[in-house]
Amino acid sequence: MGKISFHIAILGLDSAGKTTVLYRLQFNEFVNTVPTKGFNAEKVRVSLSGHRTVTYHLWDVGGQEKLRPLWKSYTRCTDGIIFVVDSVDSERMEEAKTELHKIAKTSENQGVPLLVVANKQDLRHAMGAEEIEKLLALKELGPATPWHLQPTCAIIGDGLREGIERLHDMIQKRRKAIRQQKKR
Ligand SMILES: Nc1nc2c(ncn2[C@@H]2O[C@H](COP(=O)(O)OP(=O)(O)O)[C@@H](O)[C@H]2O)c(=O)[nH]1
Ligand SMILES: [Mg+2]
Repeated sequence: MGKISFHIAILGLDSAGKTTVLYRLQFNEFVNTVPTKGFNAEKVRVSLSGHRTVTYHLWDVGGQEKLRPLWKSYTRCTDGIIFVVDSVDSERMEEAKTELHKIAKTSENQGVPLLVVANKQDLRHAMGAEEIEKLLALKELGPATPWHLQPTCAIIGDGLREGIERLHDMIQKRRKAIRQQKKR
């Protein structure tokens, strides 16, 4: 069981909190980040409920506009995608939506489970899950893409474990479906 490993790409606009999420998962502590120029790649062991331990190869790819064309190469062959949004940044929610839907529509990602992280919930003007779900038009993603929206505060780690559990469940479900399809 402990040998299972998954490849996950962490994407989102710059400054959404991707790198903070990565290091929170890795060290279980807050690491002060600098804007990511290229990408950070880390192997992270996460223990899930039921004494399960899973290894994740996490790719945290810079979110600045000039880096976004690179996302495509990191989402190739991933088991899951974590898309981080800044819940306070209402001005760029539309931009986040555009990027998110672009990723989901790429044919390679058809069916790749998506964990949308509504980060920075600790801030006073953070939008709630319902509003973010609407603004990102998650319901328009289509039946091919399983998704879950998780409110978090990556600084203290609130909600991250829950989100990872949900992503894990979606990945397992998909693997099972693919295995059954092959049998036919
Ligand atoms: N208040 C608050 N700030 C956060 C949270 N997560 C990240 N940040 C801050 O947001 C800024 C950008 O974070 P970073 O991880 O570098 O974003 P990235 O560009 O998406 O990798 C940093 O100053 C983080 O400390 C959060 O949950 N709450
Ligand atoms: Mg970063």
